[in-house]
Amino acid sequence: MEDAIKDFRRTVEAYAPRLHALGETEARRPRDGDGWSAKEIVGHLVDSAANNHRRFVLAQYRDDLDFEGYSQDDWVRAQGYDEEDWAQLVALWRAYNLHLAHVMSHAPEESLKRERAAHSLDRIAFKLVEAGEPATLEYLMRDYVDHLKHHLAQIFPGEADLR
Ligand code: NI
Repeated sequence: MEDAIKDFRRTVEAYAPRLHALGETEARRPRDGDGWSAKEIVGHLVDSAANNHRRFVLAQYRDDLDFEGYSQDDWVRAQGYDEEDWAQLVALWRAYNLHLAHVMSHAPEESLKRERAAHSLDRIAFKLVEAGEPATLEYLMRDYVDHLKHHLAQIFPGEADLR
């Protein structure tokens, strides 16, 4: 897990300046026709951070990983990310994720590795876990980072460190 957290921190520190360098106009441009703009993608990643922040904490004080999902398009639409200052949004994304790396590094090994029979990762995970299979908090955390990289790769296609 230590290596995964190091890689997560490195990814955030490497891509925050690259995101910032896109600038306002490019960050607002919708991708692939009706796809999200970079602002909306980074906004979606802030939403993912907020939703997973509480999961990462709550999971340490209960036996299950049975968490609610969230309606991602509603969250993006409601917050008007395209109207938000790009530098501020990137700074929020960077700081929130560095905090989550800190949270991950403080989770006790027992909480990370404990197998949870009851979970909703067959519905809410990025890479789904079958309902009959046990899931772990460590898996949920790694899955969070995979999801972040997936969306960064939409903005920076073909980068080897996002695969
Ligand atoms: Ni997503």
